[in-house]
Amino acid sequence: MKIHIQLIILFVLSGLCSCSEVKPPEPLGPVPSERQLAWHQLEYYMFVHFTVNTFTDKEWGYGDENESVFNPSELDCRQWAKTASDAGMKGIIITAKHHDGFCLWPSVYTTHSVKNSSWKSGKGDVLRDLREACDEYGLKLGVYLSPWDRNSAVYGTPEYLTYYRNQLRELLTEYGDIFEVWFDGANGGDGYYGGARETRRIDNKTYYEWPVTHSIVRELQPSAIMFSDAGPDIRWVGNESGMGSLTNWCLLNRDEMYPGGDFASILGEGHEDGTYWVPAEVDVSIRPGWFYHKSQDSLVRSPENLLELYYSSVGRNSNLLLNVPPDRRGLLHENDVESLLAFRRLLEEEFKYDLALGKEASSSHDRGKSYRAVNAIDGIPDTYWSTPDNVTTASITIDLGAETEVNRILIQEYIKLGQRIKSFSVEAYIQNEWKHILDGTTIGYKVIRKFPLVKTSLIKVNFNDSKACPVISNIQIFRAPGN
Ligand code: FUL
Repeated sequence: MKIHIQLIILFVLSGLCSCSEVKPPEPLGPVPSERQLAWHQLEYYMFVHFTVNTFTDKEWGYGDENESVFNPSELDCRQWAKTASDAGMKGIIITAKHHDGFCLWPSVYTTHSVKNSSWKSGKGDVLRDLREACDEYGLKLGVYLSPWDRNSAVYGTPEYLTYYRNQLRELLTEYGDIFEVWFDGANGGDGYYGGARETRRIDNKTYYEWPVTHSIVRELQPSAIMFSDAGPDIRWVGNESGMGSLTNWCLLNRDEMYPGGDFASILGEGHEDGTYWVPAEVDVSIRPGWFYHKSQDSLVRSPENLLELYYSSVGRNSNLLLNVPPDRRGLLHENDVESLLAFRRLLEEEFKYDLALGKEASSSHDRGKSYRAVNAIDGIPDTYWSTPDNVTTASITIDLGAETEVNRILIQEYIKLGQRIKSFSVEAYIQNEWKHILDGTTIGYKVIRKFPLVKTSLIKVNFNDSKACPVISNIQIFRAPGN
């Protein structure tokens, strides 16, 4: 009998224990794939625009260039990779083929490539050199393969699709792991087209049969992310000026869209109720042009300007793809390198000490002991603060421990469970009162916001509206130089 009672007590106790183990929130709506999660973490990488245009001083080559014009005198991909690495970038995406159709690798499918150029007597391969340089510097490699090809005689016919896909296969099988494939949406119409010199129009919606091409990428490089105006994995931000949108959903109704369509005004914000996870990438050049032009040597963005770009891209839930075009030597120009390295130093100063790390935090609500407020300031990406399921308005207060000057805040949602926050605000406790210091809308993977310098020991973040219970993995607070 005694044994029976003990067993019953044990049974009841174990039941109680499992009840107090609160379940994590259910994932909400579309969530990122593993490859998208890995991409979010890259944040900042280099774009390299390099082709015959570098030597003809153009932005869009017509496709009739004599291959011999491509002749960099000191091409050194290691210098690009070293610069990217020193600048804090995580990878390089190169225009393997731009609209002129000239291939930077010796494709077997065309004569319009490095193999007929003067460079290294036609024995060179920029993709091979860049692969080796990226490996040496621990960088990822991505490729841009322009769908529009002003050189190809068969552009506009079904045969071109075979040609395009064959080239894609070469790039995806001969140059190691590719982290991103960039499909741009431009289609200007006129071109050389094997000597026809005419205008060819295609229907962006149907001509390229994108799903077939996408399946080749999935087959050959399952970890690669595909970019275009309309995904499938990541989307254009809708402008080339470096501006992410303050309201920025990682969600998109991508079935309604296609590359080259008229969607620029939608792409910044995405769709609040979008049916796929398709986050934004901000592509922008360090110079006015995408390709190198000597006349633009004095127009390189300053380190301060690059810092602003960082806030308007990475700080707005987007990745930053910054173009740095090699010159006719085949080197990144001294002015660009200097600016990039100085920008890296600015960035380090800006986010030198996380003043919230390891401090105290409390919240208006929490979901239980595994979901306390302190999880948002522990520096561990996989722990998070969350509230009970029915709570969609809640706040978290961080105690900095002493009166501290602060002027920047960084917030991240735990996006593995979806993007939730629709509106937030930040307050600081100053002279016995809560003072409002900023308003925001969406968060997503990351937002970083500036606010005028305040001296306070308490910062409160209010999540005013959320699609479901907030799930916040990280809040950091900084005192950046200046006000
Ligand atoms: C656009 C192209 O037309 C530009 O030349 C550049 O490559 C830019 C990144 O994408 O679609």
